[in-house]
Amino acid sequence: MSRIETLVNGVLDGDRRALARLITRIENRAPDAPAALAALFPHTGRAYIVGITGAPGTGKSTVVNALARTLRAQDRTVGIVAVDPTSPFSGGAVLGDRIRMTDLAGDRGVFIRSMANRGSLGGLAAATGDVVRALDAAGFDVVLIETVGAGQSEVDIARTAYTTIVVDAPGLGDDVQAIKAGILEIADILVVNKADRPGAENTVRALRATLELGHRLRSAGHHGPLLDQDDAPPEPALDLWDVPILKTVATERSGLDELAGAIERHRAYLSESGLYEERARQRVQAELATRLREELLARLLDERSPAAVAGVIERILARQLDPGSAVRELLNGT
Ligand SMILES: Nc1nc2c(ncn2[C@@H]2O[C@H](COP(=O)(O)OP(=O)(O)OP(=O)(O)O)[C@@H](O)[C@H]2O)c(=O)[nH]1
Ligand SMILES: [Mg+2]
Repeated sequence: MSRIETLVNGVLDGDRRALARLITRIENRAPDAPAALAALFPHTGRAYIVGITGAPGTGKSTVVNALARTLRAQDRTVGIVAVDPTSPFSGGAVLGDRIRMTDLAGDRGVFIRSMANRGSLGGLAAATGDVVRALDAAGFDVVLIETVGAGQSEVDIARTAYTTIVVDAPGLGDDVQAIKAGILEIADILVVNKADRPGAENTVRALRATLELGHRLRSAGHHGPLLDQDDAPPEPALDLWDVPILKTVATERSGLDELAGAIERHRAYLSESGLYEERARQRVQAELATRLREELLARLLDERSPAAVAGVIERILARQLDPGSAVRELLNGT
């Protein structure tokens, strides 16, 4: 058996060390990672994927931790991917009250992995998608993805989930308001965490007002197809899901049963409405578009010398060449 077959079989057999090794190979873009992912792919599609995003410090990691424990109590296995450099899961910040995040450590039904937010953002999204698939193939019932909803790519990662939870909290600074505005629209479930703090009720009211203001017949295109496709369903199902606003105190694990219940209801809603399949198709379209863009760009830059690219940039700056013509020139290799 080849090394890669051993690794793949290990992952499928639930060997945690093999899974950790594979994920490292995915992150490092090791040459044998694509073959392993291809072999695992037929074993994916069973995990339910939940994204948790929100402004920095709202308690996402604490919510993820508490939600994982709630799901474990329901006898479901949980894979966690934290796309977050400051995450306590990254191991760098296991200090003070963050120490409690590690209390899932001894449980074999939980696997936690953090992804460093470095390198190309598109690359991070692709790598995160692959890591989620590895966890799926390894048999985890639920995969939770935590991202800080601060940048577009992180928001994009969160929305690759079937159910996206946006976490808010009372008493955040003004700078955080802008971050919030951008991510509210991707929420399937809104959580006001730190409900033990003053102002929680105001946060709930403000969120409700925002939801009502933007009360939209959210078309199923909410996850945004990136590749136009002629044979796409002509009539997208209307998204009539009523976004619930739930209060939690994640540090005390309060409100978590309700959150787990809301995820279940959203899951049922997606499959009954037909949106589940529609979104699955949109996710594939979006992922293909992203990967194609990356791959084509990588190939092109592989073929052109850095000097040629630098030369083109100089000529654009000197107004000798317009950017559109520059692209055609680079593509044609002239
Ligand atoms: N009072 C209170 N504090 C909480 C609650 N949940 C989390 N915290 C605290 O809020 C702080 C931030 O929690 P995290 O879970 O690290 O927040 P986060 O959103 O993951 O943070 P980043 O990943 O850095 O964006 C920690 O000190 C938590 O203990 C809560 O329900 N109530
Ligand atoms: Mg965090």
